[in-house]
Order: sequence, then C-alpha cells, then structure tokens
Amino acid sequence: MARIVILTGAGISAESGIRTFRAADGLWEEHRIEEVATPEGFARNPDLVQRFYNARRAAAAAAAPNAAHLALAALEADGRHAVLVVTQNVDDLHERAGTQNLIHMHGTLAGAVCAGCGHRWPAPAQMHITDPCPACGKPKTRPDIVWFGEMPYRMEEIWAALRQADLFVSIGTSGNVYPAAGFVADAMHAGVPTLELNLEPSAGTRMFDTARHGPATEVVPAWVR
Ligand code: BJW
Repeated sequence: MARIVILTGAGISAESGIRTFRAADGLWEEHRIEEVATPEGFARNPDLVQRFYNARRAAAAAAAPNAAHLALAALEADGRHAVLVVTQNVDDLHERAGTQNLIHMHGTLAGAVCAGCGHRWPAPAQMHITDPCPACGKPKTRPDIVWFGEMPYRMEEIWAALRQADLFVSIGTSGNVYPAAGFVADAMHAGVPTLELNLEPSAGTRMFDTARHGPATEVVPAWVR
C-alpha cells in the first residue's frame, strides 16, 4: 500500500472563504505578524490577540469543507493508500470533511492552552486571557496555536512519515514558513517523489518533481481521481 504524506496550507481553505496569509488581501495586511502571531505580541497585547483569534474561530465555524478537503478524505477512505494529512491550517475543515489521519502542526482554533502550566482544553467560541485554567486556576488562557519562534507539533512523527513515504504532496502553501517549507527538501533527500498542487508556483516550486497549478477545488479532485 503506497504511503502518501500530504502537506496542506491556507490555499486549500481559500475557496471555503477563509483568507490566506500572504495574498494581497491576506490577514497580515490588517495585523502585523509580530502583533498577533508571536509570544511577544501576546505578552504585549493579549486582548488584541484574543480578539484576532476569536474572529478567526468565528470565520472557521461559518465555513464548510470544499471539494479539495472532500477529495483528500475520499482518498483516505477508499483504503488503497495509507494517507497522512499534515496541515498548517488551524481551521477544522479537514476533520469536518472526514479526514482521520491528521496532524495540526500549527495547532488549532479548537484548542485553548494555559500559558502558565501548559494544560490544554477545548476552546470556547470566545476566549479571554482572564479565563481561568481548569487545571491550575491561573488566568493565562491563550489559543493553542503555534506562533513564530515556537516549536510546531509532532515534528519527529512528521519527519519519520516523510522519510518512509512513497509520495509527498504539497497543497495550497506558499512555502515561506519553516519547518513546513523544508518538507520538500527533506522528501527529496530521502528519495521520495514530490508533487506540488497550488494556485501558482510556490517559493520552492523548482524543488518539486511535478507541479500542477490551479484552484485547489479543481487540481486536488483531478489528482485524486
Ligand atoms: C491557493 C488558492 C486556491 C491561494 N487553491 N492554492 C529565517 C529562515 C528560516 C526560518 C526562519 C527564519 N527566521 C525565523 C524562522 C523560523 C520561522 C519562519 O519560518 N519564518 C519565516 C517567515 C522565514 N518559523 C517558525 O518560527 C516556526 N517554528 C520554528 O521554526 O521552530 C523552530 C524549529 C526549528 C527546526 C525544526 C522545527 C522547529 C513556527 C511557525 C509558526 C507559523 N505560524 C503561522 C501563524 C499561526 C497559525 C494561525 O494563526 O493561523 O501559521 S504563520 C502562517 O503561515 C500560518 C500558516 O500556517 C503559515 C503558512 O502559510 P501558508 O499556509 O503557506 O499560507 P500563505 O498565505 O503563505 O500561502 C497560501 C498559498 O495558497 C499561496 O501560495 C497561494 O497562491 C495559494 N492559494 N488560493 C490553491 N484557491
């Protein structure tokens, strides 16, 4: 059974109405990265960061999985391949489409974590820094999101899966943020064939063996078919 590791980024959720990061209308246009996606930004202005993620959580809840999310779930469900989806996205559209073998390497909007003791619990729709941690009681609640300078989740597992894969596919990511942007090189060094499916050539597009460019709702179902 072929083992396929699939990396997804903001582009796969774009046609579900969730904005990407680095497009002209991308989220960073309204907020500087350092303001909302770093531990330092959170320490400086926790209310702003909580409001930013509360709005993101509401946008994700209002969105629905699209044909690309559904195609990946169908690829896993048909049982002919061992599929692992590693997503950089913090929305839950892969799981709502039916994907089961999924790693949220940058965390999830559905999670809260205590900045004091590290305890994790399901996020309320609206989260506030003053919410007490259910474990230690301290008012240090933050979104369970991996910010710049923090270690993404389950990296050893991801790298092991990459090394053992028969195919690495990258979907809807600009290839600007590490360590995910390095997965194509990691796969290449392990002799794993690579495929890019993206609206346009990504930063690392020349490293891929093959690339197909177009909207995810077209190129992903066409590849899965
Ligand atoms: C479509 C489409 C359609 C549009 N169909 N496609 C200097 C050099 C190298 C590294 C560093 C450096 N300085 C600092 C670093 C490290 C830093 C980093 O990479 N910085 C870069 C900016 C240079 N990385 C980190 O700090 C990470 N941690 C870390 O490195 O720890 C140490 C470590 C070392 C070694 C091993 C392991 C660890 C943590 C990164 C955390 C990223 N967090 C964010 C925000 C939090 C999540 C959230 O709020 O949502 O995650 S940043 C943001 O970027 C978000 C995304 O997950 C991530 C990637 O963005 P993505 O998904 O690629 O989106 P876009 O918008 O960039 O691209 C969308 C693409 O889709 C485009 O190409 C479009 O064309 C396409 N598209 N519509 C198909 N319809």
